[in-house]
Amino acid sequence: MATIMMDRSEKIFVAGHHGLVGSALIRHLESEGFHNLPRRDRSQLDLADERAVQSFFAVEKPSIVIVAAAKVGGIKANNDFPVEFLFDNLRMQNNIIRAAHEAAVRKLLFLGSSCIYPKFAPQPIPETALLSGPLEPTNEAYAIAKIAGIKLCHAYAREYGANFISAMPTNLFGPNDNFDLDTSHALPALLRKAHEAKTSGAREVVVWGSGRPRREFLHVDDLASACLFLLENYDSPEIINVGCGEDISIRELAELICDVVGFTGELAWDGTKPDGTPRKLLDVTKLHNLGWHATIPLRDGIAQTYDWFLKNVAH
Ligand code: GFB
Repeated sequence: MATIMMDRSEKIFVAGHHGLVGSALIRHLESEGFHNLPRRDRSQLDLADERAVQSFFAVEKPSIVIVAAAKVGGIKANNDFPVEFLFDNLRMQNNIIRAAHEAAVRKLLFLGSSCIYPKFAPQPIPETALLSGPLEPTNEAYAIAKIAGIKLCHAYAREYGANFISAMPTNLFGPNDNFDLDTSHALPALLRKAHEAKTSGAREVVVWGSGRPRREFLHVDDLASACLFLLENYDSPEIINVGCGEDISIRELAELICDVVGFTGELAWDGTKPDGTPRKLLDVTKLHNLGWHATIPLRDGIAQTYDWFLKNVAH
């Protein structure tokens, strides 16, 4: 197992650096002293365009690549747009992974998702649960795309000896998240709803589903720290989970968010919306054994994200 500290001048391309995950990666890498981080916004480089991606890699020749570019969304967006979640993600990740191999990058980190695991996987979910049962229907398209990405990295490792690794983060949140009520994940949606209910003097906040599903939430700054840790300490093509090791019910999450925001009204339940997977808690033994642990407590992470929301979205 490599434990060598990476050279801070190594050229690292973070694909998707405007998103929740990519922006956290850039923040973390810069705070750790990395300064050779080529950036292209969407108007300069369309990651769905195979030729454009190939020529970007041929010109820039990054040494390290992190695949944080993806079409993502909450339960409703995943359920409503399976074509885009499958097709756009396959296209972007195929382009990036192949171009990275052709440009002989030293190492690539592909980011998957905890939704790659079967709907009724054992809890906490070990890495070995991959492809051991049927997927959750609401996010099957996204999960299939991510599984294809994992398998492509694995294939490059097996066939060409590439150092392409894959990490599976649990549900993420933090600055630069999507706060659109139709397409976002539960945590940012509930933050916004609680804030708007408080400021408008509404009596209730509407929460989707039954409130019984359980989810594990990891602050994206913790994920960024785990990614650098894995780049420096993990060289296996076998997938590795990244989480905090604790989950809560959606009801508990809604109550916690209302408390942080200062909304004192009621919760109302919209049973027309799906619950999705009953529980998604990752087994993070493998990551813990390597020596990495999450450090941001959920309440602190939510308070920090609310602060970011107030400064950047609410006004
Ligand atoms: O975060 P979320 O959209 O996605 O929903 P998943 C988690 C749970 O929160 C579900 C409930 O049971 C939702 O019904 N929920 C309650 C809400 N209120 C709300 C709300 O206002 N908005 C939303 N969005 N949910 C996603 C997958 O699944 O997880 C993706 O669809 C991805 O593919 C992501 O893997 C991490 O956790 O169910």
